[in-house]
Amino acid sequence: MKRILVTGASGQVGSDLVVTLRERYGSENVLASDIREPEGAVGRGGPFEIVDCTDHGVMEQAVVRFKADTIFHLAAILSAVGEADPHRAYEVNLGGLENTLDVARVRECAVFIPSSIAAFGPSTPPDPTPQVTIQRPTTIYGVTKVAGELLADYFHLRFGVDTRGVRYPGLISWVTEPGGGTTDYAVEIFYEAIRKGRYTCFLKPDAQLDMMYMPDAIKASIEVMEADPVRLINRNAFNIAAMQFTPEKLADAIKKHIPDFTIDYDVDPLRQGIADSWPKRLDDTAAREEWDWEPDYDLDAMVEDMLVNLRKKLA
Ligand code: NAD
Ligand code: AKB
Repeated sequence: MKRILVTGASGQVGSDLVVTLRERYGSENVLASDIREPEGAVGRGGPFEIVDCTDHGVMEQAVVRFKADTIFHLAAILSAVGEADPHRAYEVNLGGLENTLDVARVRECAVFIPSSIAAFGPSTPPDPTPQVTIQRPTTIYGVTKVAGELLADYFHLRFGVDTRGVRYPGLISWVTEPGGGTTDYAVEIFYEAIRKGRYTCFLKPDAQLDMMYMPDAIKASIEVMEADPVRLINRNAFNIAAMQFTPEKLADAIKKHIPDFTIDYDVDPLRQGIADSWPKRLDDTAAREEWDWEPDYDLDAMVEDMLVNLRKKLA
């Protein structure tokens, strides 16, 4: 990786990933792009361009102009927003990905493609969810994630494109707020805990999901792209895992730092239904064996770091 294009760079993952990529490969070698302007460090610390991934020509021009050899393709519509506009979710998540892969084929780029716990559904074994198992998701977001995994495999097998990816769990971070997913509660709760000392959760107290702190997600994304290809059997869509919790368990962990914090529940049937269909815990053995994946943050370490950084940000 010498010249990197990041799509969807203004979002929750991009705003952390771009900063780390710039530190590692040099600011001038990382072009951040999105259809909306970034906030904070992504806009200030290096080049940024408006690039709509659903436009093949625009994507190709960006890759050619920047002489990119690697694309981190983050542009997407997440689960809850996707249910409000399935057509748009399909166009961005699959149309945008197909454009990206096709440009990568012609311009000889490697591509990082994030999948999600959303690529699984109610008939998947939920605890633990194996690397290779039933994938019959019931959201449009999940449908695009499964198809995206297959498309990434296809472009590798058929055209030799160096496609790689992980299935992110729900991600928790403090730099940029999440973009409309089912796991967003696990970020909102921190903002409300600091600002108001209470939070009304849209999932049930016992809704367990697989979750990860953003520094681990960024580490995994870079490590899988730098992994020795000879060792990669799965290549795309590696399960990765770090922690599993319910809203109740997360609230208890926050209470250790903010003893008066309270949580109550006003369950949203749409997002609860989505959460019920997703894995409670991913089996990440393949990632551990094929590229030595290992997370740094458990629940308590994540909560402590989130509160320290978010308090500074909100001060
Ligand atoms: P996000 O919603 O925060 O950011 C996505 C970005 O894509 C936004 O900034 C949006 O403006 C941009 N975008 C939308 N349409 C576009 C288009 N046509 N062209 C270019 N950019 C466009 O999402 P995120 O959380 O940063 O997710 C990044 C990737 O990680 C996605 O593929 C997502 O499915 C995956 N993922 C995220 C999580 C999570 O918890 N955040 C979990 C699993 C997987
Ligand atoms: C969402 O909730 O939609 C995302 C995801 C787990 O993919 N955070």
